[in-house]
Amino acid sequence: MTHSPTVHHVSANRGRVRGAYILMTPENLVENALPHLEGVIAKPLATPRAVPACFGEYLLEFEAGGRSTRPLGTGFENFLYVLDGRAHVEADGTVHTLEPGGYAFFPEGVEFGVETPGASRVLWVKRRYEPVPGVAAPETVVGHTDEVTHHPDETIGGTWAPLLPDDERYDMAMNVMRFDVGSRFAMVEVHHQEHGLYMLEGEGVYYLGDDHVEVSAGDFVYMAPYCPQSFYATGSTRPSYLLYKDVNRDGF
Ligand code: UGY
Ligand code: MN
Repeated sequence: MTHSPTVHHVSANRGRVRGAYILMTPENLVENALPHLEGVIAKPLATPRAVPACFGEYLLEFEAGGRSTRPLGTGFENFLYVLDGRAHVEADGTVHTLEPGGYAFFPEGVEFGVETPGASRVLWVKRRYEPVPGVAAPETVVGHTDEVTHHPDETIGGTWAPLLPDDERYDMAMNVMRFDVGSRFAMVEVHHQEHGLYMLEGEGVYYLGDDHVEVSAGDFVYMAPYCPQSFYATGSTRPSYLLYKDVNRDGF
């Protein structure tokens, strides 16, 4: 009979991947321009140039009156989230006015326009939709972070709030995660999905791959598939972040 001795690992986590994340602080971000955006400084956070990212995420800094000059988002599904200021977002002939915490998702095939009466900062996430035979296409979603359910989750020591419907039509999730001061993940996650994480509030320490890095409001973290990850909430105020995750697909 094979003898299986009890194993006592010295390390709390043994999962490993090297080079699996990128941390960009506000001081790292370089100003860019993007076509058909007038009066807007674009700061790319993630693009497919960060191998193996399959999505794009951009911080758009609008000056007063900044706007798109033709419909955007062709060939992609798109998500907009207002960080501050106010944005008028138009799609399919309807104008949605988004305040901070407000967001809009447009499925592939729905182009959008955006303009801001005053200075405003908007996050833009885009990716190619992955259709599956027999699964219906997703629909436009417009909402506000304060109007969605924030579910308690003891594995993260806080709450998570899905901004998009949690069903298989959607191949991307955008979740707002909030943490009690002093809380921590109950586990180190290792999963096949990738993340784009934008720190909205507060500060903490992120365990990424083999490192512990300090993060605070305004930071962006790209986590590649299988990047070991865990969060510790530090500081004196509640940290929160907006998290992109690819979901409901098998990874092929
Ligand atoms: O849903 C998630 O994968 C989430 N718990 N990950 C994270 O916050 N790093
Ligand atoms: Mn995760």
